[in-house]
Amino acid sequence: MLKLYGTSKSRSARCLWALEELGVKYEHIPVEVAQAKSPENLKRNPNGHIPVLEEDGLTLWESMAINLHLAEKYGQAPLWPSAVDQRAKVYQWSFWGMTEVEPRLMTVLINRLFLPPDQRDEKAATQALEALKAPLKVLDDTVKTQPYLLGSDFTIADLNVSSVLSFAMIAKVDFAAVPAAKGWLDRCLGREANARARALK
Ligand SMILES: N[C@@H](CCC(=O)N[C@@H](CS)C(=O)NCC(=O)O)C(=O)O
Repeated sequence: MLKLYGTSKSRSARCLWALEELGVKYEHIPVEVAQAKSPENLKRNPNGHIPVLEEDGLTLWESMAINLHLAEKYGQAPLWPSAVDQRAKVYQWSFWGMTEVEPRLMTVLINRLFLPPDQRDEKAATQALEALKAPLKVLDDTVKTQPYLLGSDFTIADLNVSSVLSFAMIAKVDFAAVPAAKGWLDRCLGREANARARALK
């Protein structure tokens, strides 16, 4: 049986969401963020991070790799598009979320929430928020004319990117200039499968 290690109060939430969307049977082991560097978890992931997926002798880390693998193995169109060129777009948006958006959001969160107040760097947070404006405009322009990233259907690309952007709520990113992006984000995060994943430990 599939096993997903990692609490839903972490990036593991995006893999739990994918599992819930796909409707596959899995066991959830809610390893806490503070336990990510335990000897047991380091055996699963030498980086000392969660999430980790175990499946019939395969051990996989990196949340996006896990989601792309799960969607490819267990998904059907439209969640996992059947056309190769559409899948190229899934990769494009997923890597975009990880490289153009997530590091900047993390910089905001680290310097506004996670670090003790005397170690926070407000300038770094402000610069990261400024740098987020360009990718958010790209997103906004895309979903102004279509409901989802690839067109009319929700795909694993929407799940991957919106799960990254779910941190934007905690980081208090201002979406006033990008209302279509905000509408898309609410549409994606409002899915029942996401609610089920978030309700897990
Ligand atoms: N790029 C990795 C990042 C994983 C990651 O940093 N996970 C955090 C939790 S959200 C973690 O395990 N932190 C604990 C630690 O680094 O000690 C992914 O997307 O899976």
